[in-house]
Amino acid sequence: TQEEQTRSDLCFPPGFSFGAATSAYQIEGAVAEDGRGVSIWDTFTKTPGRVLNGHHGDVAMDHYHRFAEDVAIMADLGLTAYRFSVSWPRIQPTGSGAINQKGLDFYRRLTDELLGHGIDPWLTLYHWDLPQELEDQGGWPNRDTAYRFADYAAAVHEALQDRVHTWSTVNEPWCAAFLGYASGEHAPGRREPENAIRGAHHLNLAHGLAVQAMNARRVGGCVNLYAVTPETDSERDLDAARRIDGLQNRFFLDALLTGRYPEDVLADLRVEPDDFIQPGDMKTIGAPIDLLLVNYYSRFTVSGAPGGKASAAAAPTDSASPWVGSEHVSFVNGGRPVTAMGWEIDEDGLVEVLTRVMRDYPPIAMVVSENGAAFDDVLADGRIHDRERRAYVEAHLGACKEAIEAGVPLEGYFAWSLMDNFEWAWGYGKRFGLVHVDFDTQERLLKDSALWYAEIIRQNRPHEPTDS
Ligand code: PNW
Repeated sequence: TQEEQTRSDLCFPPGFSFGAATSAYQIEGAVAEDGRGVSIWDTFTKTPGRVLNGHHGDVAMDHYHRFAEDVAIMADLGLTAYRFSVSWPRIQPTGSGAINQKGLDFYRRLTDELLGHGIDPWLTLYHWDLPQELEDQGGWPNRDTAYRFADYAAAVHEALQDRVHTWSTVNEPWCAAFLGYASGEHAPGRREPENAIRGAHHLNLAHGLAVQAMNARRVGGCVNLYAVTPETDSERDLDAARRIDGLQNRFFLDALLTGRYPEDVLADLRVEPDDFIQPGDMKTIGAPIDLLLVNYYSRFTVSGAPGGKASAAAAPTDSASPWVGSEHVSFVNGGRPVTAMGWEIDEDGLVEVLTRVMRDYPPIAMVVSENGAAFDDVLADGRIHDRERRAYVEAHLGACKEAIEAGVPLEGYFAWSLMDNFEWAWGYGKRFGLVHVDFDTQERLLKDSALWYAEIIRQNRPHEPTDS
């Protein structure tokens, strides 16, 4: 059938990881169980007007209780790796001090289950659920948060290093800093542009300190990269593209991979480097890592003409610009089809960002650690024929292959997301899963995109020659 048609040309080098990704707050639920503390997302979701329809993650996908069923689904799909995040307030309910063993126990059970099914656990330490107590002490704009993070990282690493071989620190520091502290679209919902910049620096510092504190065998940093195009060749559109590329991509890539911030971006931000960047920070941030985790979704087309859209997709709730220092930049229609998020689909942008990192930075192994699309799924005859999502994944896997052929040391692909989940400011209003979840019954159902992905993975298994 159409939806099960595979592409025999989507073959990848031996050892390439085929995974799917999730994050703790988006799927776990069980927010008050086994000693878990309160995170900024608990507080934010309970504040009226912050999340569409007042949705929250109290139950979410109930993964905390259903993880064994979920791992069995991953095994059915043939996933070779699974990227998940650890909830900091499960491990340290107030963000510092004594370790809550029951919190660690959950991740011991999860990783044992994964290993028992031959699935490699990829652990992310921070996917945005900061302990509320640390936010009350200033959150990421407070330098101390970075030191608390390093302590937490060391504790998790010590407890799980026998089970987990690939570690990553902070998921998408751009989002955590600028959606959390500038636009206010994400928790903690502050609109304090200067503090967003401090937050970004301290998130980078937290990454570097954690890398040093863990001394893990294999550790990476994660960034969300976008392809950026100026609308025209006019000077002001070129400047707009330089600014957005600068803050979204280069600010984090330069820091993690070269231990420097780009001068032009510091100038856009109007930051005097010694305002809060202390001696030694950049060396810490640039501490050697083994791989770069790249989350990729879309391309931005930007214009320097004022009066346009202030970001690529309208936020569902009242929010300000996340583009500190470049608030005049407009995001314009690039003329491509969009997902249910309003994000333009452009797989060539993925080839572009991966080859760009290869070209412009010191050699580093990469993985696509998130890639996927929200669409309005329709249940028909007990199935979900999500052809658009399948086409999206297919096109982006094709882009991965193209990047590899161009010489990019790309070691894996993780679909976002394994299953439908709590999509932040959009609550349960957007579905990104390969696996459908009935939000009332918690029943899981493989969408056609999942069946297709499983077939691609099967074709790539070394001991099972393909029949094409
Ligand atoms: C990423 N933006 O989030 C996250 O890592 C996931 O947790 C999330 O579910 C997924 O992508 C889909 O949204 C982003 O507005 C959220 O630019 C918002 C933006 C980018 C990434």
